[in-house]
Amino acid sequence: MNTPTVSSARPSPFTLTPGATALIVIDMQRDFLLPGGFGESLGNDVALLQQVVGPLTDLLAAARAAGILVVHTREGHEPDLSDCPPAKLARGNPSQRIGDPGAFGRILIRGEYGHDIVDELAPIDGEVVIDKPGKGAFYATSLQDVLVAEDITQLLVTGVTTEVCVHTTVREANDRGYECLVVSDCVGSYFPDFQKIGLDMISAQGGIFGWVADTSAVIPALAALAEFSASSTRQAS
Ligand code: C5J
Repeated sequence: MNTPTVSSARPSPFTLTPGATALIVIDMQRDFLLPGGFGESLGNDVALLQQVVGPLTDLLAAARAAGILVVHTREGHEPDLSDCPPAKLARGNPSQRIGDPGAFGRILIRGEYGHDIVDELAPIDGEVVIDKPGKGAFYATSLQDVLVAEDITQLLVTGVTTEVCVHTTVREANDRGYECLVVSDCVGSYFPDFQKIGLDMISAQGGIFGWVADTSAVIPALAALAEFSASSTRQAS
């Protein structure tokens, strides 16, 4: 049987632990990804984020086949903005702020079309959706409780944007003791320089925040994990 090891991960091979690995999909929301949406209105090239959707669709399928926990996050706020710090609200372009009307509803407001996840990556039954008011997925959310309840110690981290919500989440997770593998072609930035540096910063200094590998290495390890789970189930029955 193949071992569920991502041999080419940097800075060192990363072995998926059966029953302890989750996939986290960060903020793959229409407001950030769709042409005409909030992200594009800020002058960003959304094609750079959209190129993540294909590889992430494949990774999500592999994670579902392996039966691992899948967690999706959405950055956003209550309609009355009570959970949006004034300093966050005041930031950015004054004509396009959180809560203002946008092409896909009020920008980054829960329940609006733009706040939800793009169709290709829509959560399915049994997957966890975490609404977060901050950049990190642990701040002011139930994520830690969910992961502890499921005995998760390793996170495959994907989503957008690499240097903002992905990085913040990986740093929060690393401080909480999780081993994070960032899947390089499943994270995206509006800024190519930040994408490269953001990934380098994860694996530098012996993996100061975690590991980095792409889907060509991670998907076979998930397939091996699926095989392992299937054979454990056969032996138990
Ligand atoms: C940003 C995010 N970039 N999901 N949010 O504001 O990274």
